[in-house]
Amino acid sequence: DEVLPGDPEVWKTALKAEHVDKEDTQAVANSVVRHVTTTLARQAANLDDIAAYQATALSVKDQLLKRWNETTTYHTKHAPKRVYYFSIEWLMGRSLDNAVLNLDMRNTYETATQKLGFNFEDLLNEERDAALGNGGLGRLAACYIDSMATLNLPGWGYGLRYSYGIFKQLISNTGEQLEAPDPWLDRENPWEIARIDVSYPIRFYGRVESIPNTSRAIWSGGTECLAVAYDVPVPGFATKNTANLRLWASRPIQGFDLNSFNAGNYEASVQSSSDAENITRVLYPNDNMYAGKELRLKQQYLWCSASLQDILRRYQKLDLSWEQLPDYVVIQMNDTHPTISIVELMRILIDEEEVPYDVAWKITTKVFAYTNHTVLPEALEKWPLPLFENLLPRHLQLIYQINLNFLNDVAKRFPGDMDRIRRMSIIEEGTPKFVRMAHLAIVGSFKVNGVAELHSQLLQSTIFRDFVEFKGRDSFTNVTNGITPRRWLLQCNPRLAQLITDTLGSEHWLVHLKQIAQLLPMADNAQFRAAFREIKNENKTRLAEVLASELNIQVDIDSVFTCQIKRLHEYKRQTLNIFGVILRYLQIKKATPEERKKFVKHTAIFAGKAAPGYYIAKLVIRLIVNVSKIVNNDPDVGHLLRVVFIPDYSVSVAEVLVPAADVSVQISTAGTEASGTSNMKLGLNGALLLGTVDGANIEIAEDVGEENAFLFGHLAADVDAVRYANSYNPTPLAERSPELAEVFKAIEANTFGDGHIYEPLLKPIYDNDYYLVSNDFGSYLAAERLVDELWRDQEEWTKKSIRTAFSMGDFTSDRSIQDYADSIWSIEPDPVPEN
Ligand code: B1N
Repeated sequence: DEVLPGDPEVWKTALKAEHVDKEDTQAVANSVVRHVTTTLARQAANLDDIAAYQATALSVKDQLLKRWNETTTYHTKHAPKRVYYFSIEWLMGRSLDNAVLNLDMRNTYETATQKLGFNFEDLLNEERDAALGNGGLGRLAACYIDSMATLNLPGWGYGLRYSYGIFKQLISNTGEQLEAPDPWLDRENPWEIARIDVSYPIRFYGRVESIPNTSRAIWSGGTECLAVAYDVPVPGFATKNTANLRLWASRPIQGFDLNSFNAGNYEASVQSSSDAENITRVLYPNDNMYAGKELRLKQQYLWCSASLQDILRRYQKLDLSWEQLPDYVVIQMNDTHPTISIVELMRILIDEEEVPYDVAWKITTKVFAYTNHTVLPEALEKWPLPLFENLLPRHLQLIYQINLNFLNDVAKRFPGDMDRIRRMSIIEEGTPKFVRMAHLAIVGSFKVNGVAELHSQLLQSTIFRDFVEFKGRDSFTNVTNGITPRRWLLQCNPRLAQLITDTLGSEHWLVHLKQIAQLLPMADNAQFRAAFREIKNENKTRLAEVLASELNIQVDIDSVFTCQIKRLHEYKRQTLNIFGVILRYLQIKKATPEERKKFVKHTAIFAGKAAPGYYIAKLVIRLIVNVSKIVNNDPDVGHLLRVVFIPDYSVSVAEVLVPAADVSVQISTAGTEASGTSNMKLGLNGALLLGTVDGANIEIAEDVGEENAFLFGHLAADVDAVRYANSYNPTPLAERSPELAEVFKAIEANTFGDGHIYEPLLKPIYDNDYYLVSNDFGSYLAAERLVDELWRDQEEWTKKSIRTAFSMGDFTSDRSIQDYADSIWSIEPDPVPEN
């Protein structure tokens, strides 16, 4: 019923000719070849894997775009309430395999490319990861948009199109992390569409003139640039619904400054244009660490302002009043990084749309919701006020007004409680003053959530306690994180997925993950256990081959593969793991040949990046690498122990590691890891949890049964007291942990190269041990002994592994997104009709 321009018959025939049947191998081959010869202008005769991958990807994108168009057209007409997920990081990884699986065209593409002379697996490996994120927070956004599309929820993602994603990690001969740029767009990105027609002006700096007798002001001067949209279609699984991820790139408003050019100053004339391009040049490589750089605030503002202008332009086409905006738009803020959008919406409504201040505030506070991802003080964003005022002068004025009204309300509720007002203020007093973004986010949102039960409780009882008392319990909630089972099981572990599908008799579990619980009784079926173990061993073999060919390390697939794969951070305690490995090494060295036969074989696998400026985290990498060099080459050790540090961890590396793990190492100091999501990926693929009572580990252990997991360590409630004792009355290390003292002695005796290098790592543990490494080491070793004991009984191990995998039904991002939709967003599925 669309009105077509020109001859509708010609249009209809042309549109029909574009249709490709899911099973039509020849039609798929035609479409790939068309891209080879036209888009890429290549000859069939000398086609390499790179070009064949690109043509295949472009052909798949054609399919996605048709669905994307249908979804967009349908939603434009139907105008449902939509959710906009604002995330400064999107760690999407590769797209080709995921797209053909979601389109249900994997076989067709595999066969078609094979008939064209290519191996589909090889083509998949040509793709570069879209690595526009650091770790869990960015990957969570990627899992969430996959679930939004799959659940047919009307939703878009908004983010930044960094020219350079997270750095490539190289490891030097001495074990040091080196960083190289990630020029992921060098080969062109077949998964995006540049929307040069969708762009918005963005202002920085300048001056503000108040308009007398109004709350309005005119913000002018300063510099301007453009935000240009790039769209990435995100297909849902087994649905036509296709979400959109809109990423902004900064561009100069004019190519160059004509005044300088005419004055004969060529360099100055292009300077402002390169300044503009620099804004979205690179992703900040910090995870759980706030840096406070002006360029980062520019990134945040460009992204938020462009996204809001885009959303409001769409809304204005509906021709409704501003008061109705919250019935059509909800914005979920992924951490505080997009908090400036609260103020930007106020500015647009007040200054540009002439909405009265109080009305604007009422509207704004019904649109935004805020997810907190960390309680670590060093990660909380607070901008130095002078920097903020210089870059965004009008926004600071509005923040003052918001703060004044807010503190007035607090004073009314708690008369005379000046300390409370100081604690809750959006502005932190001092020299300089700071703008506290978390406070602004809470004040401007109708709902605040944490990302696991313990984390949400801690938020409410510690850093946000005053706000709970003021706004009421109902403004705070929990939504436990989740992961998409499409990428993290179907795609990365196809044989286990097939076993599940065959045993259940359908593929429904992929969108109703709870159903895998029906397979729990299979833990007691010896034949099923054999099949399950066979798959794990095949995945371990695949990993072993990669380790042999890429790192020249031989591992024994009969050893326990323990995996700690995540960003390097002191609170995540990779230290505990590597110190445990060192102790094991020392014990092997001391043992007689007869005693050595009793050791359980271990392969300790580490992967992860350290922030380039995080000295201690980099030192931990250095220790791991240098330990691996000694251990892996010591003839006394034989097959008993291997230590592997896999460089340049990424989503696609995780897709190989996760299915091969026997043990999921999740050992953060209790109360520090907000949720964790690698615990979910590893658990779903059958790795047993070796973890502290922290983050989502708690809910995982509850669901899989504590008897099927290895929990250890101090509890969150006790951490403060132990910390206090460690720093105010430190006992000698040997008293806190004799085993750890032995390990430190070995490091200091140059067992793994010059021991002095590691002094900055060891000394804080001797002195005040903020992260309780020494206090938890004993119970960590006890948990490892239980791991070893269980490994000796492979049937029992497999039972627990099966129980773990099939108890993970709650940790799908489909469940998380359903929670958000029901309890925060109030939005409904609105599937595109299947014609
Ligand atoms: O977010 C993940 C959680 O599973 C992890 O436990 C949590 O550590 C992680 C500033 C962060 N929290 N905070 C960040 C990332 C980048 C940045 O610039 C903070 N990442 C987390 C998903 O909920």
